[in-house]
Amino acid sequence: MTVTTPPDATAPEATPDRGRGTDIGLLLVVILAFTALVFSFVAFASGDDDAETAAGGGDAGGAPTSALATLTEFAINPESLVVSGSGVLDVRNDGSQVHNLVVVDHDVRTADLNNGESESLDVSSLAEGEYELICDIAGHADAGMRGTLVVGDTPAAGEAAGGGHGGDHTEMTEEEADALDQAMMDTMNAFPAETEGVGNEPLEPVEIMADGTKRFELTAEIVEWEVEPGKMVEAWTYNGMVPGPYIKVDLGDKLRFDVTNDLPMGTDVHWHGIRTPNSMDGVAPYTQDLIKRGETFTYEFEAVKKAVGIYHAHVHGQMAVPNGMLGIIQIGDVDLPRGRTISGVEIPADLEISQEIPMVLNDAGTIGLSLNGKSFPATAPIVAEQGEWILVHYANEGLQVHPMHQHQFPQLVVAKDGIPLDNPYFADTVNVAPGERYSVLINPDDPGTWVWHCHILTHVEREEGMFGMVTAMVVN
Ligand SMILES: [Cu+2]
Repeated sequence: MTVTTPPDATAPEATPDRGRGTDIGLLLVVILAFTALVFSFVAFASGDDDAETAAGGGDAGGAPTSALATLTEFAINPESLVVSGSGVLDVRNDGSQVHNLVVVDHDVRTADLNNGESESLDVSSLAEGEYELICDIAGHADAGMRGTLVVGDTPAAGEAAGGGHGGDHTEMTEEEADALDQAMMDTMNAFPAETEGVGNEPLEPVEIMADGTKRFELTAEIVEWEVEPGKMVEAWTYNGMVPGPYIKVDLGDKLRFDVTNDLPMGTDVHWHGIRTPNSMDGVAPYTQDLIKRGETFTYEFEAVKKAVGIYHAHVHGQMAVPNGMLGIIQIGDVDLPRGRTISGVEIPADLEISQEIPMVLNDAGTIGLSLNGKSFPATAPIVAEQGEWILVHYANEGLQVHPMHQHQFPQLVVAKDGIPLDNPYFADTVNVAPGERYSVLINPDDPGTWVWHCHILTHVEREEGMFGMVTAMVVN
């Protein structure tokens, strides 16, 4: 087994910030130093370096003695691997997160690999046959990191080598091709599909207190969530929905959120993009104690600045947020460029918004590739009358960038992260990175069904058909 560490994975000569960042700076140094220690230990513990192999080498007609598998967010590439009984898998992490490669039900696995690291995995302990591969970092297999491994010169070997996404389909029979065509048409014709549960339900205050404070209640809890027709997942939620309730309040409101934790572990709530006192920023243990299971914590702050924010768990965020602990919190209305001319288009001075739609993007965890907690064909279409003006707030709570493409109607980007732009601009594709919000105006002026989707094509299609980050604007 050989583990190679990228040259930059050494302890940095970090200098702690002076002032209020000192604690965080020190913590980072400790974490980085510890990480470097782990790297060097792993490298030391795996001193056997005679497994260096030429990628893809193999006898003509037999299974190759080695095969290269790369790990990315969130795929094992290629999905189908073939290697001879005495062979090795060269596994390399080309992703930005930590990944590993595990042969399911067998004691054959790589270490957890950081970006740029690789390991030669000896598969000689496996008998000839077909095996399931996953990355077993929490949530990654569900997000798509699955594959198959064929060991030995089995009849399945040739078949497996040609299959998978982006595989060579020239050997496909007409029947197989027709089946793939049909699957694609069937999934598209199923849109919009009914599923249980709707996210983004407006959150009303449970009471207006004596001093005018609006008091809201949020409960963090795990529920069964139908992410696509018939596919139930364990969602981590606020008030049992994904995304969590849509919180829209007025500028100047006094707000109180009683957050009860019914999760199996601790939580907190960070108000991303909202101005709050430091003690309300929701970062345990720096600004508050962890909300332990069964406990309630109260957040109180005034809505002092207009915002299109998101709220989500901060602690265990890499798991809790993709699993569903995310929602939109908006203060006031986004200022629009009424009466201005942008790229030759006159924006009406009396423009009224007919529909204001949050669109939360996600790509990982139990929820996976989705718009507003649903995967196509369970995503909700946006139904519009010709000529109306629709305001959409994209919010990316996933782990990857998503270029959101609306067919036919250019999107007028009016605000970034809730901050109105001095120079709004039109784009047919708006790239939304994790944590970002873009507010876009759309003026559908042409009847028809116009699809609207992430343009990373593996986020919207798989061989079984269309899925994931697709919806449509239906213009009457
Ligand atoms: Cu995408």
